[in-house]
Amino acid sequence: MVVSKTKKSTSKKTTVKKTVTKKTNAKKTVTKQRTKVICISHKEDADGISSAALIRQAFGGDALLVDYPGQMDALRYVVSDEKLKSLYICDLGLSKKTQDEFVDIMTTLRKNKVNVTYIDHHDIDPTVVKSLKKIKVKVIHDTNECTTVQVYAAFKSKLDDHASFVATCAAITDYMEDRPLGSKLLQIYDRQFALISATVLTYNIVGHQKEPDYLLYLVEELADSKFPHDIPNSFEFAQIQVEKLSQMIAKVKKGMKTMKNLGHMEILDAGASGAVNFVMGLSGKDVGVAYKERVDHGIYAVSVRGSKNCKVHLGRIVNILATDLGGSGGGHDKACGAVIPKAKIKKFITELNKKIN
Ligand SMILES: [Mn+2]
Repeated sequence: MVVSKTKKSTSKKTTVKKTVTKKTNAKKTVTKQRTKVICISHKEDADGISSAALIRQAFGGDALLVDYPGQMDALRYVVSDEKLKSLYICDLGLSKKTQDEFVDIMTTLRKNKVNVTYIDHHDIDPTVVKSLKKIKVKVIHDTNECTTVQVYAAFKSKLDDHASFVATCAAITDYMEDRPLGSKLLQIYDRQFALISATVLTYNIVGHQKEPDYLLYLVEELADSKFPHDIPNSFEFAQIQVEKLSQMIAKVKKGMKTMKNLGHMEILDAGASGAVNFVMGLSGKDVGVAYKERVDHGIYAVSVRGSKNCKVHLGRIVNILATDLGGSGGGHDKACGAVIPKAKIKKFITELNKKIN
């Protein structure tokens, strides 16, 4: 399970807090009260990490950071937590493969009187929103603003001034700083300052995907209203990512393949999402696909990007196609992802090429 818990956090502050909570809980075991606040959020980009940070600032509790292959495992894990009082789920889109089980798990949580808030901006089946509202899951969903901006707007009264900067960085990372709320937030700050902060934060997140404790530390630092440049060594970590990316340009030029409507490439030694923009750009096509094998899951993690000229909704096409092939996927019109069974990756690419004609 790709799940990280704050209990193992490197931060001394949290360890101390935890011990105190445990003591009080031990005394209260007779009453079996639900006291825990958990936020499950996307671990791979600044929108997910920043959403978790603002939820932590507003409501406290622990963050559980996951990627798409680990998303449902995390939900199955928290549903059995007898101490869980409130659950926030942020920046994690649903697909045809996952949405039914998601509603089932939410139903169980609601039966157990757990307060659930789902905040997201990925394309969603309207029947899922209906089902969730029916069981009184609080749904905050707008495809036109990034998740952190929606968290900020919904819980502004519980957040400090700095939260608007965290939301601005998330909007930039998700290409959504031109949206109604996102652009208003960006106007508060110097554009260049916001851009470098968002980029440094993003490269720190990307460079630490295999270090769950560091990602939780980032959540805590952002929740404590730290700027990305105030996080120790953040620019040095960003520098490492910049160098890796510049090497990626050369690798993509060499290894990228093209079909009529798309460019594609298997990535071996980096994340697919870091390479996909280069694959699209350097292929000269309007759609780029980068895919990386996840040996532990027997799947490929796939990233798809469309240029401004791409007129189809890639998230919807990928959702259907991935489900047909026994995987899952979805997202936005010009940026989405999928989990594809290892043996079906070639079929996925050839079928996608046909469908975006
Ligand atoms: Mn997002």
